[in-house]
Amino acid sequence: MNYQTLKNQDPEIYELIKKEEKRQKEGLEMIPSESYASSAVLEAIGSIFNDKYAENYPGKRYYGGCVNVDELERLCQKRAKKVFGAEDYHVNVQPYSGSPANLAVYLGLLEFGDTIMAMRLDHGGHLTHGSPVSLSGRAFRFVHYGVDPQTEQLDYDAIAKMAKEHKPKIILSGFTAYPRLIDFQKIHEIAKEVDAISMADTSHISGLIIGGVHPSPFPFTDVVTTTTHKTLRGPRAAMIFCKKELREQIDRAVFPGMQGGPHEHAIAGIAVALEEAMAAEFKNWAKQVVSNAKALADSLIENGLRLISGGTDNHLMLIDLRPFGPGRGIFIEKALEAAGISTNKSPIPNDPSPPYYSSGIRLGTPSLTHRGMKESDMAQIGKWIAIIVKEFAKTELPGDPKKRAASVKDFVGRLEKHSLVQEVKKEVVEFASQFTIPGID
Ligand code: DSN
Repeated sequence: MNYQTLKNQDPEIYELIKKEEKRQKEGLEMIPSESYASSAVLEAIGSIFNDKYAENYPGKRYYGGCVNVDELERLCQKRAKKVFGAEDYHVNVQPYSGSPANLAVYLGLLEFGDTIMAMRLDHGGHLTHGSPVSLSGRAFRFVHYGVDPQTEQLDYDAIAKMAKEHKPKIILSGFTAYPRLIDFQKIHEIAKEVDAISMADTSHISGLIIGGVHPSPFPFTDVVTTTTHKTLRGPRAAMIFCKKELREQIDRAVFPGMQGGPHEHAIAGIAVALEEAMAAEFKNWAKQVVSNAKALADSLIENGLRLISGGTDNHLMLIDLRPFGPGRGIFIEKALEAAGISTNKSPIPNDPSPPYYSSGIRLGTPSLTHRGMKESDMAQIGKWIAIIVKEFAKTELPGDPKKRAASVKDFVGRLEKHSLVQEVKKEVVEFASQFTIPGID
């Protein structure tokens, strides 16, 4: 993209875009929910479909002039079903993003106050999986399962026991911070035993499912949601797949229940990303994402760090900072950022600290893999991360919550002159600058 019109018309925004391109090009984007959309996806979401209103669904819109958006939306649905092998499902491609998609499922299939079983937030669940600060947790009754305290992995017997005890209407699986594979078939069987709807939020792993490196929730799970901008490498949006008998409830919940006019430009971008995901290149990328994650996990462990569950089977991993002391995630996130490495602090199972001052670091390999990095690169990146973690993980968080923000600000202020950080940053910039970024270069 050359942004020539924008450069002339609005240089302030143009400069911010250029600064962000430089930051990403010279750094290592390791937030596992991020990836790069291709130039074709970016062109589709920047198209004239941005300007069209099309409330409701193909063939029954509340606006005229929908002949092309109708064709677009139907094509997107066709591609979505094909790429996931979900021909027997209905798919709604209108959700603006993952949170409204999950909320639309609850709204469509349940009454307020009904019970849903889902993973705890601090064990890897999402805000919309029943956090009390989310509408999900306020409108519905959630009961939460967690990981086994020893293995730090799902315990399906415990989930089955809980399901029998609570008789939820929905059993939800699929997580934002879980480094292992999910047995969707088992979750579905547990749901059927208690007459519950099985639901999988595959936002993080939908690209891995297409790539055949993660088990698929199709063709048995009743409802499957996914964002389209994570390992699917598309625009910021989402989709809901459901068994055909649930179609009307799901469609009515998305529109008019939750949303107004669909973002047809985003739907155009999803359609492009889905076509790209059918190519062999995409499947090879997904395999490499997982191989790179394993190589990175090995490197972090060899360099003395503890990972939750001892490693990873997917695209992400969680560094456990508790051996250094509680609440250190924010310092490590900031120090890594100062060294050119973007990650995020994350709650981990049995974290003694609150989410903003959590004791984990979540990181992953989708973006780096898309830039062409391989296992040997992960070994080096693991070393840089371990250097920074070991240098700063002993930084203590003040016990007094009122003093915490100032302590973090002071810490960040010192990073610019910290020689070790600057040394690592120099090496990171030199290394990262050799790799192109899809959609930019
Ligand atoms: N915020 C996303 C993530 O980072 O995992 C989930 O929606």
